[in-house]
Amino acid sequence: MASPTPTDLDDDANAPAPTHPGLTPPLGALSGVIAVAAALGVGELVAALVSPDSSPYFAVGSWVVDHTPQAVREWAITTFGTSDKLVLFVVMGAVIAIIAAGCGAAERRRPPIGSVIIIVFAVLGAVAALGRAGATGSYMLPSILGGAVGVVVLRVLIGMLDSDSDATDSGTADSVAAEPDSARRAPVSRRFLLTAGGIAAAAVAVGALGRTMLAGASRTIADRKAILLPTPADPAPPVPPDADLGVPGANRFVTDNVDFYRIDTALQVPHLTTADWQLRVHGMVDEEITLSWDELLAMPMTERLVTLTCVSNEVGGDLIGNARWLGVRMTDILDRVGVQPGSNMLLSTSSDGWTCGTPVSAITDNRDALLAIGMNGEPLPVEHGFPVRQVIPGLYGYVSATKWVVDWEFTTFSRAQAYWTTRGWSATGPIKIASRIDRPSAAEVSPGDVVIAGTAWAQHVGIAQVQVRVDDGPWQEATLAADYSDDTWRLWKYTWPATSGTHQISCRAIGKDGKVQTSENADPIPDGATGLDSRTYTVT
Ligand SMILES: Nc1nc2c(c(=O)[nH]1)N[C@H]1C(S)=C(S)[C@@H](COP(=O)(O)O)O[C@H]1N2
Ligand SMILES: [Mo]
Repeated sequence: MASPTPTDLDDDANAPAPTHPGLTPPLGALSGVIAVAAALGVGELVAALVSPDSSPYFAVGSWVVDHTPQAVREWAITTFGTSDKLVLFVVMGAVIAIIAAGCGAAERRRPPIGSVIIIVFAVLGAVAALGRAGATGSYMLPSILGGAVGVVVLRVLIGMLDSDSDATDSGTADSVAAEPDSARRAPVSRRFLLTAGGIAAAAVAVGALGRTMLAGASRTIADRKAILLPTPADPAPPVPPDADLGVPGANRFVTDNVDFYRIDTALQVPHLTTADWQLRVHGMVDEEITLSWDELLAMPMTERLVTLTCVSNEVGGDLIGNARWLGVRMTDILDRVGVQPGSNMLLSTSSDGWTCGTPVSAITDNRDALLAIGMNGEPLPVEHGFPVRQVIPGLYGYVSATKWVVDWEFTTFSRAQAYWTTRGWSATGPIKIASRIDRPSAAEVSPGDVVIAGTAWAQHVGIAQVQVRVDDGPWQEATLAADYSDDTWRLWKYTWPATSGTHQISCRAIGKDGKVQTSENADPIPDGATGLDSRTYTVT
């Protein structure tokens, strides 16, 4: 009977499994495991770049540890002892592998269930990472990128399996008797196996790289946490309350570490420890020395507030910050090694090979050039140079502020060139006088008194005056905040009786040397931007 009615028997007869016994190894499940391995590998690598605490695997692991009932925890500790964490990770790995296999099998049979499960776990990883102490939005990146890679890998592998079985099915009618199954399927399966194997190997490599980087990062973090900063022999003068303006939305006199601008060429932040760290001092010196962390800490400590600025700062830009630095006066080290009279440049090098050329005179002329270990009462944040960096008042960062500094060579400007000098920037970089409008930030204001607030700086010269101009009117005196020191910025405010219409507000600073900030516009390259900051406000 040639009934077209499908029956259970017909279905079975068409299903590949019974027709080709042995050809249905759990390739879907394998695809799932490889996809999730790729997701975890990418997650670890991205976490190494973002923060060790953002690793989805460890964030979820920590969440499990934090939420394990006390009884289970005690049982685990008594049973496994100090291996309890290892056991946790092995168990987590096994659970993940089982879920991953399920994802793959599900994706093959009923797409996109497997992809959806991966996305759900990526979201869980992101939430767990966000729950870690000090987490920022970037902590979601490892989970998001890992999850995305996992879904793509799963789709690619399952897609290959599907096209493999299509090819098998279409070949069935005419060639099933002519060729043995293995010969017919082999080339297609090889393509799948090569891809799957390649992705699996890449996942392991990427994950291992991430782990290696994370291990270094967490060693540095633990080392940094254990540091107790010494008390300065020469503390910074206290900051008077009126160094701030008390105007809502105004810049703050001291910049918090988390808000401090960061500029460097390091794609990956160098992870040194105090034990690794040493400073080799050589070149045109009477005696070469190598300073260790302990030797540095044994020297008298000076504390100063210094405003750091980047030469790349545009007019009105925010590549500037003011912090309380703790460190050893660089001159003390110069005295120890005896710099030879012919040397006019200190060529400093960071652990990642970045170089910086500083005039020796800017270290010996009695300004507070510091080899700093502390920033606002904490050990240097890793991204701001842990464990040791330079801070020199009055010079742009690219010629003064070497982070992760490990090498000092005394040489001459005619003999040596530093990183940015070979790229078109000036060999010397004294900071140019500048001023900036910080508030109101909105472009629309109401008529009546509007408080304009801003910041002015001329490090190592000092700010004597700030003036404000409305449209093309006369320059008017702004009110200055307390004058803390010539090496720090100075905040200012000006009350503007705003009238309807569109108005342009400009500001300019005058240094203690009498120099007036120029209105002439210059680009940051080669030695710092000039021009006046101005804002347009619509008064309605
Ligand atoms: N090792 C190293 N140190 C560096 C840099 C760098 O690229 N590498 N950039 C410099 C520049 S251009 C500036 S402006 C300051 C910025 O310091 P901060 O990131 O702590 O604000 O660091 C300086 N120190
Ligand atoms: Mo800079």
